[in-house]
Amino acid sequence: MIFKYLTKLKVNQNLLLNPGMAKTCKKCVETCGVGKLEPSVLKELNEAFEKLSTSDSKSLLKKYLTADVFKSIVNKKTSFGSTLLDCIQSGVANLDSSVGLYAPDTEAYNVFAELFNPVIEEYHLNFTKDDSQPPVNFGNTNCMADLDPKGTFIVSTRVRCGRSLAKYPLNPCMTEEHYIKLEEEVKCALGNLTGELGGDYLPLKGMSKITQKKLIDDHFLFAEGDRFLQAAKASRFWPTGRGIFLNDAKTFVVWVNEEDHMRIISLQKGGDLGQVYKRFVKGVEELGSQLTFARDERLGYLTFCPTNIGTGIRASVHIKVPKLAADESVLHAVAKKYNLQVRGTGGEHTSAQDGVYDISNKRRLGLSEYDVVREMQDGIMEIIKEEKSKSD
Ligand code: ADP
Ligand code: DAR
Repeated sequence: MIFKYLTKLKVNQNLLLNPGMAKTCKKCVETCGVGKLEPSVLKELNEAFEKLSTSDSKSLLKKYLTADVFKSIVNKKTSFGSTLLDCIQSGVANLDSSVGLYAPDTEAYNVFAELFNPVIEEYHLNFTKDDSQPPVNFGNTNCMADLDPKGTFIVSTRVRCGRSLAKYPLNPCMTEEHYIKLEEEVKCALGNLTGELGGDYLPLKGMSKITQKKLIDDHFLFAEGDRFLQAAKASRFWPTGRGIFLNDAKTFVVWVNEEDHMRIISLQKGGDLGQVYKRFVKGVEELGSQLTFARDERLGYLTFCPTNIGTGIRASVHIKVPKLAADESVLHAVAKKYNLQVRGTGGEHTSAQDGVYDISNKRRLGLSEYDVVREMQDGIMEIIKEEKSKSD
């Protein structure tokens, strides 16, 4: 295994020094991948496929890694040295995954397209291999509404996106030095934010457990120990290179090196999506003017998980809809009708506390930034209308 790691490291170092090499490799990578697979990796892959294909997993990985697809891509490698095992290891270790697939580097989406494309098509509600992400368009930032002016239903509103820095590989290919350098580069860009966006960066390394717990409980900071990310090799060298930026008002937050290189987040109490969205766009554009994000001409912004590519945007409300929630299956059915996703109060893989649900847009790809957030806005307004129409 050491050999595999060192090979990967060597290839990565070359690519980081000569990004142009990645482009020449890309042709080769797209057609056949690069490099021969170590026998130990091939053995692990065959065992992984056997475990997955004989399991009762309901993941998109299980559904689309058919025997034919497996045979077609099992020997492929990206020019970073990533293999199919790097893509599927989390979904094999966690058979209860909903997706089970991650991109160990940005080439994986092309090299293993026979697996990624059908997963992407289903998750993002019919984005086929012949579709392309529209150009970036945040629309008129005064265009979103206050979804709950009387404060009857919505506790808080949040809009976030995932971003990867173009010159760095993704988690499984990153060295400790990558995490440290990336954190430094993002900290520098964050330090240039002024006015409403100005604030402080708090590294996770050295943060007291009390401060960390408070920030998590207040829904600002990411939780630790996500078993899906651990199995996907996204938590190595933890907490080195990880941290959180908060503006003075705690309404603009940036996560560094959690699941993605960056999560850029605008949030506040109440239902005023207009204010949240306007601040979100300002923050993304100011950071985007200083940093180069990884963007594919067909798939849009590239992230570690295929559920976050395209716009990378998840716009959510923490909302209390006790009548709809009296039967969660009804709530989920209504949400599905409006392309919404229901999570628990603590976010993904949590349950609702005190009847507070996290409801957001499901798809992030195949629509412009404006349309993704409008889909959430329109869906939440319908959810509130359905809640109001339910008799006591
Ligand atoms: P992400 O949204 O970044 O994909 P999660 O679903 O894990 O990841 O949510 C991350 C954190 O953001 C959690 O603490 C969750 O409670 C919080 N959160 C999500 N939506 C909202 C919201 N509308 N208001 C307040 N906190 C929110
Ligand atoms: N937990 C993994 C990923 C699902 C999407 N959420 C992300 N990327 N945070 C699963 O397959 O369930």
